[in-house]
Amino acid sequence: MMKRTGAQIVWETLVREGVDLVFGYPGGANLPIYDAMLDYPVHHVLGRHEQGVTHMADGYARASKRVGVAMGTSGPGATNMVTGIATAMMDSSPLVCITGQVASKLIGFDAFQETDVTGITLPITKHNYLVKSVQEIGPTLREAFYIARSGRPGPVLVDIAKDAQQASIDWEYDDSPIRLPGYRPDLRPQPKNVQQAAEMINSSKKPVILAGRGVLLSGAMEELRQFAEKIHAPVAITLLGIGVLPASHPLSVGMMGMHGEAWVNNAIQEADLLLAFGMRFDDRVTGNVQSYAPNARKIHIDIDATEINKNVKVDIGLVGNLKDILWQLLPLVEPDDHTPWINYINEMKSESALRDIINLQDNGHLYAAHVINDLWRYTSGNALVVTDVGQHQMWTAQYYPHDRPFSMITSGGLGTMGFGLPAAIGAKLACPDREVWAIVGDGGFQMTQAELATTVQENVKVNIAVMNNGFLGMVRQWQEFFYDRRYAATPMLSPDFVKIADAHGLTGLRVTQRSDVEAAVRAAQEMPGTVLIDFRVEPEDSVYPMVPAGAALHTMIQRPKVNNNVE
Ligand SMILES: Cc1cc2nc3c(=O)[nH]c(=O)nc-3n(C[C@H](O)[C@H](O)[C@H](O)COP(=O)(O)OP(=O)(O)OC[C@H]3O[C@@H](n4cnc5c(N)ncnc54)[C@H](O)[C@@H]3O)c2cc1C
Ligand SMILES: Cc1ncc(C[n+]2csc(CCOP(=O)(O)OP(=O)(O)O)c2C)c(N)n1
Ligand SMILES: [Mg+2]
Repeated sequence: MMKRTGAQIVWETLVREGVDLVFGYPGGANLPIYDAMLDYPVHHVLGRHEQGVTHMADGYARASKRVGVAMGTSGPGATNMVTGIATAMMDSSPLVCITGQVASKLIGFDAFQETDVTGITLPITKHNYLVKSVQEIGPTLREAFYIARSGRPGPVLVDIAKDAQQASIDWEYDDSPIRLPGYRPDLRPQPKNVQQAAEMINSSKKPVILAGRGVLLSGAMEELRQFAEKIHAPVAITLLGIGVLPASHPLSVGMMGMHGEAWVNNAIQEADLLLAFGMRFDDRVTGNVQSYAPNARKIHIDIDATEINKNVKVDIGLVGNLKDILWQLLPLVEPDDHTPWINYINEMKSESALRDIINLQDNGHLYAAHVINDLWRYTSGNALVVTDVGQHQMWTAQYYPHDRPFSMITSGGLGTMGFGLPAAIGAKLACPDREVWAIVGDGGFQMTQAELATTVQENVKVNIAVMNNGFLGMVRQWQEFFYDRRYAATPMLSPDFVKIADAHGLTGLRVTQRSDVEAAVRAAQEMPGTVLIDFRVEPEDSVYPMVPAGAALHTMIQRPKVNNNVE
């Protein structure tokens, strides 16, 4: 036993959990933790706003498959973290967020910078704790890591009163197994249900696999491939599942949902069996659930029992870790080539090509889709791409195909503008050897633009492609389609982004025509620090296809045929 302060216990426990990098921002209520930090082998990244800090930890977690750690002080520090925590919660990203709280005897008296952060974050954390005594710090943090990473991952917040950080006890790290009665992250399906699922699969003529982020979280990419190849079923992916099967794999058909490929949505609507693997039937994926895949029987595999029958009623729900369940299913399913079905989907695909903007010749306009596709080409499809939220996010999903998992990071469930740059910083720190690109909109970038300074202070190179259309483009698109082109509050004036880069001692480049895209991308790749490229793209282009919110999945607004689209 050694005498330790609560603050020292925080760091010793973090180090024992394998943490060597934390993202944070100091203040009065976490000063003891910050003071103790200097004695531990942990690198601290100082962000410019606690929202940015939390997104960095999230980007780090998504890229590294480890738990991300974010820290903030009480009151405004903690409330600034709320958006980052909710973002992580919606996309099942494992975080441990450690906030300082006012001294325990002051709690409840509106003390300086007091806020009830456990109350505020109760619905947006997987679990949270208020720690008022030094004795609780070690065990609570161990539980927090365990809960964050086990089962369906998610953010856990630990709020630690200042006096608990300062008090001392005789302490030793306890590495006994964690037991939490009532918490069952390791459920397994009944063998008879697995058997039934296999029979349903074997009798299907028109199956579609719906692969989601659960495939990544389960590490079931190889099992997914084997399964899909054995039953020869097309694999559609969610936005958050991009990369779970290589986009170039012959069975990979593309993204489903509101901005998914037309042939994918039509195939889902006509399927006789949907196999949902680690995806949660988000409304962006299903459209109107009443008319969703009306002829399909449905099998849902998910680690979280509450997801089964939540959005879409299914015939069989298998609760457990996808990878394990696929291993159980693999020997039970019979090979089938489903050739007529695959051919039919491929025919639909070739019809859609007529409407694909990628097939539009360079006509002097700079289209974001072309820029993103060029970026894919000049990075050989190998970059780790982090997006912000909006049209550019959807174009990235459509025109930057990924052959590797863990290569596309984006805020799907909460759709948090401002996520892109800080999450890219976290991702680059997780994968220093990878080429990282943040693809952001002019609007969202300005929400966390301050984190440019973090890239400089931390010497982190992320390249930034601003798809500058002068609009809050995705909202403008809705106004164009559904509000009679009344552009209320969507035209946006931006600062000169090249000068913004310059003010940080970084390189900024501007591109206004397609022929200049390559040189700018190459320059960004070669320069040592962060490079920002201001792509002045077409102001009023829209993302197609689009399923209007609440409409049936097959009722998509399609791009007019591109031959007629030349202006
Ligand atoms: C502007 C905008 C437009 C969008 N348009 C689209 C669109 O067109 N198409 C689209 O797909 N998305 C779209 N989205 C994203 C959408 O909102 C959802 O975030 C996304 O569809 C969720 O994907 P998911 O279900 O794969 O991932 P998640 O929401 O992360 O769900 C993962 C599921 O996997 C389960 N799971 C986790 N671990 C395991 C495990 N080990 N084993 C088994 N299961 C596990 C979880 O319990 C959860 O149910 C859009 C978002 C924005 C912001
Ligand atoms: C924090 C936040 N506020 C508002 C929105 C609503 N919203 C969704 S997309 C969008 C427009 C984004 O504009 P921009 O960043 O320029 O990207 P673009 O759509 O033009 O590519 C807005 C305002 C949001 N998703 N997040
Ligand atoms: Mg914009």
